[in-house]
This record gives sequence, structure tokens and C-alpha cells, in this order.
Amino acid sequence: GAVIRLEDYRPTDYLIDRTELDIRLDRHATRVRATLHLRANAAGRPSAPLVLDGDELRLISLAIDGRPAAPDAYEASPERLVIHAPPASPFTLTIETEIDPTANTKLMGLYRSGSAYCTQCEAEGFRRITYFLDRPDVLSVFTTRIEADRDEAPVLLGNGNPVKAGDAGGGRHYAVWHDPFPKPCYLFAIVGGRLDKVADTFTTMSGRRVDIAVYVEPGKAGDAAYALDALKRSMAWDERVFGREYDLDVFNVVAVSDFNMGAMENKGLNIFNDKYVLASPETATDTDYANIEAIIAHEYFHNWTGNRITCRDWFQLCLKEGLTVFRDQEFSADQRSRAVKRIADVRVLRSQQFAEDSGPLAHPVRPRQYREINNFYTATVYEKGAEVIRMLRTLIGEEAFRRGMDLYFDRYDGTAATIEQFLSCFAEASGRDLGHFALWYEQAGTPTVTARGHYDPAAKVYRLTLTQATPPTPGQLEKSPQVIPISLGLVGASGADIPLSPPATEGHAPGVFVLDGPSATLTFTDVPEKPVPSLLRGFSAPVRLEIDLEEEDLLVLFRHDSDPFNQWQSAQTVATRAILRAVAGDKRAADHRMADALRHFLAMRAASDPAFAAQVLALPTEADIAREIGHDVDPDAVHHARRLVKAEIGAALGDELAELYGRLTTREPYTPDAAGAGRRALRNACLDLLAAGRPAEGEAFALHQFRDADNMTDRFAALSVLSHLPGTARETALAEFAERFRDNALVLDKWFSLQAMIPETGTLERVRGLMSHPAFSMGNPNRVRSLIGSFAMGNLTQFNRPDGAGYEFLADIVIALDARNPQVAARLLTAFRTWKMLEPGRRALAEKALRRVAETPGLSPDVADISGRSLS
Ligand code: DPP
Ligand code: ZN
Repeated sequence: GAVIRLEDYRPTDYLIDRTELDIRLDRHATRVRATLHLRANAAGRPSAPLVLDGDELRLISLAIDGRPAAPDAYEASPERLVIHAPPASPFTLTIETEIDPTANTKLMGLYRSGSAYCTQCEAEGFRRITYFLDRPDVLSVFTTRIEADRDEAPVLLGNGNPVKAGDAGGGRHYAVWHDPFPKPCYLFAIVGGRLDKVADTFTTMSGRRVDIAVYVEPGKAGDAAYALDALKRSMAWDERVFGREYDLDVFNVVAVSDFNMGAMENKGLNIFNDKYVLASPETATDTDYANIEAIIAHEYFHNWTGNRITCRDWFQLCLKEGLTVFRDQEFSADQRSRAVKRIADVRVLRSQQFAEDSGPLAHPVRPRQYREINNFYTATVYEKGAEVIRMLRTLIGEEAFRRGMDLYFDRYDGTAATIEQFLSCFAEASGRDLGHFALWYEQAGTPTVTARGHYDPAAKVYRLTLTQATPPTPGQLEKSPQVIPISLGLVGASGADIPLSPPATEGHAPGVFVLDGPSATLTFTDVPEKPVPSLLRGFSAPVRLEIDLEEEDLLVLFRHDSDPFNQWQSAQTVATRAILRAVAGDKRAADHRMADALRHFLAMRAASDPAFAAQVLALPTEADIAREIGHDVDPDAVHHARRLVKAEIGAALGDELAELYGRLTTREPYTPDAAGAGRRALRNACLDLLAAGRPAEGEAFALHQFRDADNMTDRFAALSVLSHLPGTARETALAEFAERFRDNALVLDKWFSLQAMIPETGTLERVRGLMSHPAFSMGNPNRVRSLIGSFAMGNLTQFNRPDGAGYEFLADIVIALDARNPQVAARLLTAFRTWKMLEPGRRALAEKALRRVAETPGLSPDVADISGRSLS
């Protein structure tokens, strides 16, 4: 594909005010008749030819203003329909195309999932249904008639409100849907099939009654209740927190089993990967429930941030995604523990976005160029995009932030907007110049903030010198200082915060200091004792922090910091240092002070805050440690070091862990609420650590829990512990699990994933073997991600085998899958995003495998783009 650049944006030459679609569903020959009501755009070029986008389309007929188009009036190819000289006044185009949904293995456009018909149009899938101006700044009012065989597809759903339905003769029926809100075609959707539903109503803040429903495959309605409940809570939350009311008479969610993404926010008709809808205590973990809640909220929140206000062009993707992630994070924080949610979000940010940002695929939150937009649905656009919104709120304060949001909704409703327009609302609401802040959208790479403190006891002055630097990234070798909000406190020996003088950078909330140059020194007066600085509280900016704190100081923060994020962070830092010492060859890396601090912490906090305690007990991952080392990484050394430290801590705390494990064992029936989830998380974290320190005891506990559990959270946690203990218990448990859940594809995905992540040399062979398991299919994205994706992204030692076999395996899979589903293939290939930080032997082997992919003839633009950038 050619490079598309932000600076080349120009307004569309034509507008499509209304779009009427008549879609006659058929497994192999679906007919689509589109009537487009067009007119010239005053901002476009006058009398330009009309160029409509297509993708693998077959034109059946074409009429201009109701009359068949003369053969020399147009030119049609699968990728394009050009009308050489369109009529001057408003005119209509009636386009008939024929498409084969069964042959659509890319899962973009109209396709079949199981026995249902469904669509996925973001980013550029609508052009696989009919010729159109497939760009987000062309907003059209859609009316859609869907016709299908009544037996095959008794349920017919579209965007907007249902208008009409009836018999179409010959065993067929139809439904007409009308969406009064102008929208870009990427938000178009239809569904047809035999589906069950759970339904309810929601009364909005102005008293309108909305029919809401979740549709699932027949027989699965019982597993959709939680999603429906999460939807109602999301609707109420957006009214309460952002003043946003739902705007149609109906809101439908449909779960399908074959889906490239997590879910899609089509207007009034969200389509979901069933993994993020279906849940029962026996089949879903607490994490699954939390994900369902978050993604239901995310897609619902898009109704205002994405749909009512959409993006001018795909460079502005973060306008809707970063903002909507921020909104769903806040929703989940309100539903559960705010501190634990923040920790979980930062873990994701670091493991996904920091990894991306430090390698060859690094790009700005708002990229300036792309070859394939599908490859920019990234952790940077989503997760870092959300962090930028969070920093904005920290910098201007909650009230100005809310006023800015109101202004944005008010001013840009019904338009396709840009980041500049978004930021202008907050500049106006806060009276601040956000010009420098906007650099967060333009500059890639993770800044490192270095902090050095000095206390002068005679003057009672504490000076904190902060400096920032951002490493070069592809295409951006020179970096400028960013505006970094640093929330901080000074902790005294008693553990209490010392009052700050000054309390903040002028004009900011208490405790918020702003570093906006290469370096700055903060001078605090009236500091009665040498403090321990607690910096970046709540992770106030997406940066790496380097600070020369002693172990003792970190443990002070772990015990006393009033900021729970930094309590957790200081424990992580202590653990990280211990693992790094072990990587360097220290055989007793975890010193006793750490075990003592954890023992004390568990005694104080395990009962009152189990979810938080579980986060504290979870050591940094191998990938975290690898990133910390940063270059010439030997994954085996990282693995062994982490295992050593985990075993030492598990052994040192063995009695406490076993006791706590027993105390947290209950016979109360499972409910997926945050309190129960927190207790289970802590109990399972105890089991995991115990099994590392005392494998025989851990195995016995785990096997018992595995068989005894009444819910998937506990059963799977036990299986996960067993998966790290080679031997017959593990193999027996794996076999029992497969037998028990043999009819549940989503549960078997967990089973695939767990086995793919076993850190042992036999795993690659195991994965190859599982590819022939009857439940596995290369055609289903969830299966591929569970087995192959977990191996490549979640198994540091085995994907990075020193013989390169992991790389060659992934290359083979990506090449094979590319012919079928380029989007999923390209995503798998991003497992190589950190290859440049490996030691030279592995680096050479990874590069060889990447080159083999890049040199394969006939690659999709998706895979060609990722392989090309990864090698650059
Ligand atoms: N469906 C994806 C999301 O909601 C893309 N819009 O993030
Ligand atoms: Zn989204």
C-alpha cells in the first residue's frame, strides 16, 4: 500500500446526505442495492470526477438519477467506481453489487459467523459491501432494508430504530431500520440470524424509555445477563458523570464467535466478540467479568465519543479511542477499587505500550503517516491516548476538564473533528495555552524522568532536581521536552506526608508539579526532616521514573505512602531490583527485608484490602524485567532469575501464605462482584507464591482446589499454578479440564493459552500438537490468538528459543494466515516488536525469520507494513 499522510488531507469533493440500502442476504450471492443521495461539497474541488472506494466488489448495475449509466460514463473495478462527470446538481447513484459472505475469511465487510450474518466496517470494511466514499468525514443518514430467508435469519437487526418489518414472499421476510443520526459508513452494521436474546428497558435521564437487548447464539441467553447488567450501569454512569444521554429508541448488542477485534461500536447495534459477552461462574473468571464490564462500557461510551462526534480522518483515531478508553477506565474505577484499577491499567500500559514505544513499531499517539490503518489500533493510540487525557485532567483540574468536555460535546456534536478542535475546548474552558501539551500527540517514545533529591538540614530545605529525556524513535531522532505533570508528596519518618511549601506548581491542584523543560529544581522549604520523595503518584504521567532511592526508602513508601499506587510501585521496584541482582548472578537476591516487609504488609492489609494485596504479591513479569534491562536480553536468564526470587519469597513466607490461603477459603457461593473477586485474587496469589516456594505443598493445594472449585476463577487459577509444575498432576488436570469443557470453545481457549505459555522446551511441540486438536481452527481469531498469540506474546523463553524455532514457527503461521485473514496475521507478527533488545544470537535469528516474512511474495498490505517497519 501507498503511504498516506496527514498533511495531504483535503476535504471530500462530494457529500452523501442520505444512503438507502436494500440488502438481500444469501450465503453466497448477497445482493446489495445502494442509493446514494450525493451533492458537490463546497469545500471540495468543483466538477471533480466522483471516485468511490471498493474492495473485492462486483458491480451488477449502475444508474445515475434513476437512469442506467452509459458505459462510457463510468469505470468500475473491484477497488474503485469512478463517475467521470457527475451531474452538477444534487443527484442519486443507484449501485447494485453482489458479494459472497461465506467466502469472506477476512471478517471485514459482510461475513458469516457460525450460521449468522454480521458485519465489521471499521476501518475500511464498508467498501467491501458497496462502493462508497469510505472516509470518516462523510456523514450520511442511513435507511437499511434487510431481507433474508425467515428460517435461516428470523432476527434482522440494523442501525438506528426499527421502522417496519414483514413478509417478503417465498419464505423470506424483511426489516427496515432507520438511523436519524448522520454517521460515517464505518459505523454501519447489520446482523441476520437465528439468535436468542435477553432484553430489558432503560429509562434515560429525561424519561425516555429505551429497549435494550443482548443477542447471542441459541441456547446461550443465560450467559448474557451480566453483559446486559453492565450495559445498564454504563448508561446510568454516562448520564451521571458526563451528562450524556442515549439517543435512540433501541440499543442492541450482538455476540458473534468470529471477530477480529474485541467489539465494535456501530450506532445502536454494537457487535461483540462473544468472549466479551458470555459469562457464567462455571466458565468465566473474575478477569473475564471485569473485561466484559469494561468493553460493554467502552463501546457504549463511543455513542458520544466516536459516533455523535467522530473523527475527521483516521489520523485522529485517538480522538475517539484514547478518550473512550479513559472514560471506560473511570467507569471501572467507580464500579470497583480505583487504586486496583489504576494498577491494572498501568500494568497493561507498561507491558503493551512501553514495549511498543521502545521498538521499531513506535509511533505517536496521532501518527502522521500510515500504510495500513488496521495496524494503528495499537496500545499507543488506545492506552497512551487515554493517559494523555488523564494528564490533561490533572493539569487543568477536574472542573475545567468537565467544562471542556461539555464544550466539546456542545460544539462538535454531529461533526467529524480533530485533536486540535478537541484541545481548543479545554484551552477555552481552562484559560490555558495547551500548545506545548499537544506535543504528547506528536512525539513518540517514552520519556525518562530522572529525580535527584538533596536535603539541607540546617536550612530545612529539600531540593528535588527533575530532568527528562526521550529516546529517539523511528523517524523522530530529535526529541523536545514534554509537559509532564508530576504528582508528588514528601513522606516523613513517621510515614505521614510533610506539608508542601510551595503546595504545587502555581495554578495547579495541591501536589501537582509540572516539568515542562529539560530540567527543573523544586525547592521545598520548612521541611523538618529528611523526607522520602513519593513521585508520580497515581502514575500521573506515562513516563519511566529513575530515582536513587535506597531499599530502606522504598520500604518506607511501601509501608506508609498515602498514595496506594506508589505503595504498590515501591514493592514492585524492590522486587525488580532483586530479580535484576539475580540476573547478574547473585544467588540470594531477595533479601530478608523484602520478605519482612511483605509479611508485615499481609498482616496489616490482607483482610481489609485483598484485591490490593494480590497486586502487591504479583511480581513483575519476565517482560517487565526484560524491558528494564533494555538491551542484549537473555530471556532464559530473566526467567531463571525471576523464578529464583519468587521461590525465595515463597519459601520465606510459606507459613503465612499457607495460613492466609486457608483463611480465605470460603464456601460462599460465587458472585462476580469486586469484593469476592478481591478475596479470590489474593487467595490465588498466595497459592501461586506458595507453589514457587514449596512445590510439593503447592501442587497438593492446587490439585485439590482444581477439582473442588465451584467457579472458573479458582479452577483456572489452580490449573495455572499446576501448569508451572511439570509432572503427572499437571497432565492429568489438563486432560480433566479439556474433558469437562469439551463443548465450550471459549473455555478451551483458556486451556490452549495456558499450555502455550508453559516455560519449558517441550512447549513448541505441544503447541504444534494442539493445532490438530478438534477445537482448534485457523479460521477463528480467538482460537489463533489463544494458542499462537499466547505462545508468541506470553512465553518469553519459548518464543525466543535460542535455536530460533519459535521465530520460524511464527513466521510460518503468519505467512499461512495472511492469505486468509491479514488483520489477525499482522497482529500476530507484532510479537517481534521487541526483537531488537535481544542478545545478538537471538536477534540474528529473529531478523532472519522477519526477513523471510517480508520477502514472501503476495503479502497483504497489513503484514507487509508490520514486517517492513519491524525491520527498519
Ligand atoms: N471496536 C474498536 C473499539 O471500540 C474500534 N473502534 O475500540
Ligand atoms: Zn474503541
